[in-house]
Amino acid sequence: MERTFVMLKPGVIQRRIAGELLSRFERKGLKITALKMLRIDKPLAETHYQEHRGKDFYQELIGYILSGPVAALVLEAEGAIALVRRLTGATNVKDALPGTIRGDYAASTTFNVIHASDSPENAAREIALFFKPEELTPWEDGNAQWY
Ligand code: FUP
Repeated sequence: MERTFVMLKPGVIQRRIAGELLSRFERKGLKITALKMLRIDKPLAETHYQEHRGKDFYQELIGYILSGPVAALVLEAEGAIALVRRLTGATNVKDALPGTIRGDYAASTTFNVIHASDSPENAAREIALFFKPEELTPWEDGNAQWY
């Protein structure tokens, strides 16, 4: 089993579509292992997006992520990182296909609706940034055979 980190960005909460996005992950068979609402502070935003510091979209990205509450979650499945990235869709909304979350819900790259970890290293880093170990709640999946 692999874990990945997902963040539903402020626009998702504002637009009341958090449930729709969570539902996509649940229907696919991913296990929700952690879930919480939080308001990100500047140090956390800057650490999370450290690889983009100095790029032309950086200030706008940080401003967006600080603009309201987000929902943070940890999802679990075999190959969860690649699977969630496929469900999320391409970073550039022009490339995000219909049927993916970004393809269906985002019209702007900077103000796209979701973050999902892109590697095992980043998944581990991001889960640890957003969650204390005791905030993760693993559970036995009685329906595992169906997924
Ligand atoms: P992703 O992992 O798909 O979220 O993509 P990146 O880590 O490359 O980008 C993080 C965020 O920066 C994106 F969600 C939106 C923003 N971004 C831009 O605004 N313009 C770009 O050209 C690339 C990323």
